[in-house]
Amino acid sequence: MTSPASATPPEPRESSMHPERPAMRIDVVSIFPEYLKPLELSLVGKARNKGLVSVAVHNLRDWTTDRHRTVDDTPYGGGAGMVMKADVWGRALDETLSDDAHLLIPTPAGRVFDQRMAEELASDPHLVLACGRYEGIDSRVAQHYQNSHRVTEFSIGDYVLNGGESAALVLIEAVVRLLPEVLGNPESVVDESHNRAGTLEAPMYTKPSVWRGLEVPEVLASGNHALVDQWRKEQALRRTAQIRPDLLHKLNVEHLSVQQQELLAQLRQESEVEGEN
Ligand code: JD8
Repeated sequence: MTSPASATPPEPRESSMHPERPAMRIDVVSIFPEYLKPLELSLVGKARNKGLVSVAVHNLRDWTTDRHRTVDDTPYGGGAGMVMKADVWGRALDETLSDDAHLLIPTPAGRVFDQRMAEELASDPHLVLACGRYEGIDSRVAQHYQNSHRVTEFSIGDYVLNGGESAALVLIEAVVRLLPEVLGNPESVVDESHNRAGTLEAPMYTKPSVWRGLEVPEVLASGNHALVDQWRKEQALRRTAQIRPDLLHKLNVEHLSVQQQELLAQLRQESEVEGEN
């Protein structure tokens, strides 16, 4: 697989610390490859340097055949804007997709990306992200590759962006941080929002203990870990009810404490009463 000139060479596919599981490979194709520069920074940058994941970014125009490097054309049936050409995407994806690759296409019309989807993708060996621009990619591209590969059209939320690159950045960060050894302390994913229980996380504090007249809740300085844990669990649930009542009905109650389950019943009742008013 010889990616054309401008591709950022992928890191060698080290066998990650888990010899039985080679490092995940991620390829991103875009007409703005520089938009993916943030993948060289921070958590993903470090994971690449440690060989825990290999990431390559490709310029779609490297697969054009005309001197204007054309990637778009007018929409059949008329209408505003331009559509990205299937033949150019076909050449790019034929070269980038390995046999066991999962083709991911960001689109406002896709399955909404969430933590559960991130966890599903974290066990894939190879992800290929096709970032569209203009009005989007000719719909036959997704249709064609469904015959040979897993194809998922996804959206990062109900608002309109100008292209798929920022969605690719969101998905890659959410997936790579779930890969083995990427997070220094894998325990930290347990308490964070959208954790196993599905609640939002509890409020958090650090020094100074008083700031502009605002104090840190006393229980957190008590040293009583059981009490602190119970307080955090309760706060997490109350926050979820206040900020994301839609999540209250999607929680994994088996991951809630007994106190949380009792409080959840009360909060659901209150949200139903509020819903009726
Ligand atoms: C891919 C082209 C722009 C979209 C005409 C504006 C994701 N959550 C999301 N919102 N928007 C996108 C997204 C937008 C994209 C492309 C993803 C490719 N556009 C188009 C249709 C209306 N322009 C997205 N994930």
